[in-house]
Amino acid sequence: MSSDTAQTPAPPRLVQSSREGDVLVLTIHNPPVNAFSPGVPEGLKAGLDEAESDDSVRAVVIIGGGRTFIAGADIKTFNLPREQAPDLRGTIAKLDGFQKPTVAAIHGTALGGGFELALGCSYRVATKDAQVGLPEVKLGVLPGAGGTQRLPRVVGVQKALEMMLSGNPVKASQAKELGLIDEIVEGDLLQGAVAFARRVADARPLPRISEREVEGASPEVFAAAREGIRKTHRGQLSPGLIIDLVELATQVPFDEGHRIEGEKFMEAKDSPQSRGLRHIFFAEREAAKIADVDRSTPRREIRTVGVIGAGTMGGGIAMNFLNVGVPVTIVETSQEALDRGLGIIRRNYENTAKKGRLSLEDVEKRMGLLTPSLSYDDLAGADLIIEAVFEDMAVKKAIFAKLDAVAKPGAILATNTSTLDVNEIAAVTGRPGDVIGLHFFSPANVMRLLEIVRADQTSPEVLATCMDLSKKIGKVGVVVGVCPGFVGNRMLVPYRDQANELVLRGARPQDVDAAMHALGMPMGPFEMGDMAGLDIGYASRREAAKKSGEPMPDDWVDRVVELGRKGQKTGAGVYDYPEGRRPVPSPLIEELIESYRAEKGIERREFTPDEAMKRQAYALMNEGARILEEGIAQRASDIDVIYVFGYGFPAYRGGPMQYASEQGLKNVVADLERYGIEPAPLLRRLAEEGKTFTDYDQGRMGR
Ligand code: 3H9
Repeated sequence: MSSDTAQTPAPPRLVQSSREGDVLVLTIHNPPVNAFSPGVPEGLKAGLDEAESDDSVRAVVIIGGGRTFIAGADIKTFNLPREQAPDLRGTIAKLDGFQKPTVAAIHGTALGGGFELALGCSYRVATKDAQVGLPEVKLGVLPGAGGTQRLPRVVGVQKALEMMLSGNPVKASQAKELGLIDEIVEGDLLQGAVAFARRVADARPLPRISEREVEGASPEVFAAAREGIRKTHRGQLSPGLIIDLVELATQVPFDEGHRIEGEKFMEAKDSPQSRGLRHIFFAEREAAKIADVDRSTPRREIRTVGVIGAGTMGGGIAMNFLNVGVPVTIVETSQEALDRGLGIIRRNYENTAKKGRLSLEDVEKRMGLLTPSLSYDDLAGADLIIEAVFEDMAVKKAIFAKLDAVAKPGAILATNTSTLDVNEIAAVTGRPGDVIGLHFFSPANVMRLLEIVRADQTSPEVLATCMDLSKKIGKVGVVVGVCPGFVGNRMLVPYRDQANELVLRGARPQDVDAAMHALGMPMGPFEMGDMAGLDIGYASRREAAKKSGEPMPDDWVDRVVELGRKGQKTGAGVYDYPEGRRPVPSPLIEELIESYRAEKGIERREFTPDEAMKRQAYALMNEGARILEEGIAQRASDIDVIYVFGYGFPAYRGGPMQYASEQGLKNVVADLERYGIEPAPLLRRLAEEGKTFTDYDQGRMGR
């Protein structure tokens, strides 16, 4: 053998075939999650051919090597031309027509195409901690390998719709009750599956889900499902297709339903919505990787946490740790503030218990992990201390100086500031390497985003520990650099300016908000302002003006605040709130805007909803491009993750950067120029090169 051939790596064998006596075992080895990548169908089909032609094989077991069964189609192959895509449907068709019993042996998760493959087998067995489900809707597609036709044939229409529209998996025990799993295996899965296969080796006719009838069809069930998705999946394509296909399963033979399912899958897969959701799926996982922090960086152990401030933010932050069993000491300046804070935390837990999502025993367990204190000395043993007091640099500096004195060596000192300079805060300590920003979003026990603010001297160890911790407490951590507002809040500034500008030039606030609803945002900029309190922005602009010595720039929204209309909390802001939180356009504000325009000599013009939407969405993205170029965000996709998980940007648009890429950056630049907005230099460059933000990310990551 020449040295050349010796060095050529053998093509990986993704499916291994082995014998357990009269049972042929096909093991899929495609780490990390055994996705259905090219090579897997070929391996499975070859294994089935082997079983078919060998009379000594009485049954086949299909099992996943490593940590899981098959987690679905390989999402990375969705961009491949149709003819190169792995043939999952053909593999399942072969299983469905197979003349010897086939048994799927499930551990970990059987998801999407993985579960569809299992449903194509004659039988399914699983470990007791396994989970099965069809999460395709979360990727903007539908189960495209028989799932929409087979699942209702097992669990009935109602349950099938529930599973496929939520995308949530069910545990093995529930799957057994539903008839999706034939047996739960105690002990070794492979041995259990082989024993099961032997028991059913002579069963004839073989059970085939495709031959069953669909139960539970009624026009009301479908009507209710269609009504339901208008709220849960507003503006999305694939949930409606899923309902149509389940209805079809009740009307036409399996083969016909299966054929149409294949076509609809392609339609959904090629939609911008699915591209957006797939983008976010990978972006979320990518965000956990910190470019210059090695995976092997040592982590610090976080066994106890201290929180300073028992207000809304501090309380919410503390709950994150209590929820995962980490004891928290919470410090306040007065007994009254402490009692109030603890009372709110308890009430939050009790409300969750009332909804049946937490037992009363768990409420007590969590409260039992919380130690109230009036003294910083009680933070001496904490591994992580998070300051969550109001935004005042002098106060924060004083706190960090105190922490420097009491915290044990190696403790991580974090600030929850949403806008202040973390370097300046770190500088008052003798251990700036241990100082970091952990910017939680309100309500901190609910919102998934955590901006992890890396100051100049934050150590890699501290960063890596906080990134791991974010996952432990169920957050999506994104590393950002120091600048006013970091990534998320900084991008809001030009966004709000654009919204104000639209109104100034002629749009009504409700039209500006409606444009963002059409994009899929739950709230428009004025609704958001009213909810957060208009006085907050007003105060910070006044503060900035005072510092710079310049007069505060004139703005019509500030005049709203000066009327005492600070938003929902005062019952009026840009909108009136006659009944709770529902905004109602205000004639008074319309007059205010009209007279402001007259005062400034501005002539009113019309804006189409499309222009109003693009002006605002592009204002976000344009600032994002600046942030990216400055290195404040590691990747464009990180910015998308921040906006999807922290600001309600619709995941099916992929975030503001992906949304712009999807429009074509050349078109975006042309639009911005038409609107009189200066495109960010990076945006202009990418547009000239015919690239997208994903190209930019891939170029920087050297992929
Ligand atoms: C489908 O099946 C369509 C069919 O109906 C029809 C076809 C015709 N593909 O999440 P993790 C990667 S649609 C490619 O950190 P965990 C992931 O990017 C599919 N890659 O681990 C990450 O890579 P990296 C339906 C995938 O333990 C690594 O694996 N299926 C896929 O926290 C580890 O992932 C789904 O939607 C994939 N399918 O969670 C399941 N899945 O290390 C999607 C994962 O480079 N997957 N990767 O960053 C999941 O929900 C979770 O990954 C899982 C594991 C629960 C499996």
